[in-house]
Order: sequence, then C-alpha cells, then structure tokens
Amino acid sequence: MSGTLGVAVIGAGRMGADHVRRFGVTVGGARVVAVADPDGDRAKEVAASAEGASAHTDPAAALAAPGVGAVVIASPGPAHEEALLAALELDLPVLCEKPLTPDAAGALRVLEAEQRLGRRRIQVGFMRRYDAEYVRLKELLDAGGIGRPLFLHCRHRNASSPSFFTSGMLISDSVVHEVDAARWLLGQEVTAVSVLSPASSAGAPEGLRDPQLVLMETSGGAIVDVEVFVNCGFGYQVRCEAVGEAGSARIGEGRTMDVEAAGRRSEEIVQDFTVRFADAYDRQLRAWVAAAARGRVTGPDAWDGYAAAAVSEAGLTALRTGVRTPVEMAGRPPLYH
Ligand code: ISE
Repeated sequence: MSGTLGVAVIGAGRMGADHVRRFGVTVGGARVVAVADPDGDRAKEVAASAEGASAHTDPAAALAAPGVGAVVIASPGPAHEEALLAALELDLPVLCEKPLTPDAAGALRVLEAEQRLGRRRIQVGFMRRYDAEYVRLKELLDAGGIGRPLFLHCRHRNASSPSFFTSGMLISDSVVHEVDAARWLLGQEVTAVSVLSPASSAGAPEGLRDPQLVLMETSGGAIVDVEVFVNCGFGYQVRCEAVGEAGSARIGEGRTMDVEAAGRRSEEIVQDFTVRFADAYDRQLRAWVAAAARGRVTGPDAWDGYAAAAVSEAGLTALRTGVRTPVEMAGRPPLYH
C-alpha cells in the first residue's frame, strides 16, 4: 500500500501486542510488516494478527524486512539500547516504550548516535502527554490558571506487579512516568530525589519494597511527591494534584459509572493501564505516525528519555542509600533545543 508507513514491532509482549492490535484497529496510515520477539512462537502469534507481517526472533532481521519504514520498540528496557542504535543506523523513525534505557549512560550513547545522524528520530512512549486530563492540566498550568506551581501530589497505584518486578523498578519503570509528567507539566528539570518507604505491604511479594514515597525537587523550586504502590490490590490509579500560589487542580479521579443496587452505591475501579490510558496510547500512536510520515518527532524525544533516566538513576541511589541524591545531568545538546 503506497503512502502507508510500514512498521516493525520489536518485542511482542503485552505492550508490543497491544500496539500491533492498535495499528490494525484504531490507527490509520501505518501497518505492521514485521514482528520480532526472542520467543519465536510468540512472534508468530502476534505477527499473525497483522495481515502479511513476518515473524522474527532477531530484531535486526525484522528491521531489514521488506517495507519497513519505521520501528516501535516494545521489548524490555535493557534491550532498548541495541535496538535503538540499530534503528538509528538505518535512519528509521522510532517510537520506543519507556524507559528509553534503564541507565543514563546508555541513554547518553543513544543521544550521541542520534546527534551523529544529525536529526531527531526517536520518540519515547511517555503516553501521559497524550491523556486528555493531563493535557488539560498542562494547559491550565501554562495559562497561569493556578499561579506558580508549588507542589504536584501524585499517586501511582497498580493492582499487582509482574513477577520480575524489583524494588528499583518501582522507580525506573513506574515513577519514571511521573518524572516525565512533572518535567513536562512544570517545564522544569528535576534536581534532586529522596525516597522513603514504610514497612512493605503484606500484599507485596517477599523482598519487594512496596510502597515507596518518592520526593523530587525541581529547578523552579517546586516539590513533587509520588506515592507508588504497585501491589495495592484494588486497582489501577494514577492521580495528580497540582497546587499553585493561586489554586489547585486535580486529575485522575477515574470517574466511571455509579451503580446503585442492593442498598449500596459503588463505582468500578479500572484495573489496568491499557484501559486507563487506552485513548492516550491511541493518540500517541496517531501523532507518531503523522510526524514520522513527515520525517519529524513531535512528542517526548530522546532528550526527555535521557532526563528521565538520569532522574531514575538518582532515585535508585536514594532508595539504596536513604540519602537525598542530586540529579547529575549532561548539558542539553543543540539538537534538542
Ligand atoms: C508499566 O510498565 C507502565 O508503564 C504503567 O503505566 C505503570 O503503571 C506500571 O507501574 C509499569 O510497570
């Protein structure tokens, strides 16, 4: 199909499969032509859901498949750097799931490769920037609707965490969303991170420090606090209250439907991020396809991915040591201004 962007999807796990489905159902202008996953059966199964897509175990083979003009990277974080460098080598537009890389050094190597290419090719999957409520909050803050922001009070709760989740991943895999959201909403950098944790919840797997309270200080003098609780048991909740000098604004109350029956009033609680952020994922993918078709990146870029990785790294040190940890960040290269 001429005029249709051919996409290779690297990683056929939960997010990869969800993106493949999305290209078939809600996102026009692109189609999946190749799928890669180390689990060959999984790759075949997901490729079979996209007409004409080939299945591969080697990401490089998927990138080299006929018709590939862009890449979605949805493999686990530690596999991102290699896939990103390979995509840049081929000068392909990329949508990379968060985190860009698990560590700041890896993210810097990706930035260097993109700078050698001389143009921005990478968008990072910080999909909250496409969520209608977050967009409204950003517009309100930008318009000065609540005055100078002083606090962001955030709650990030998951019903349960995957079996491979570590204490550090509460920061690098979950709070990394609040890191990006805070930088974007406030237009400021995070300068230092502290982490406190109560006695772990009985609902958390043995040894997992869950929940945690992550405190971030920003370059404009605001404070961001995040309660992250990934085995809260009751559902998926992402909330944010901004408090400014002249007011406050709250998003993420997740109003669904009030049910009154059998003498009780109740409301469903969404269980999962693919449901809570379904519209945001759709908008993100549409925006990426439209920009990629014009050879542009309009969403969060590799610099945002690097900044989030640098803040995560400080957060991991703070978690390990119990000490407030300043964020060390390289200067912003001209390509990202
Ligand atoms: C997951 O990878 C996500 O991106 C979700 O939005 C987040 O809530 C969850 O904690 C992460 O593990």
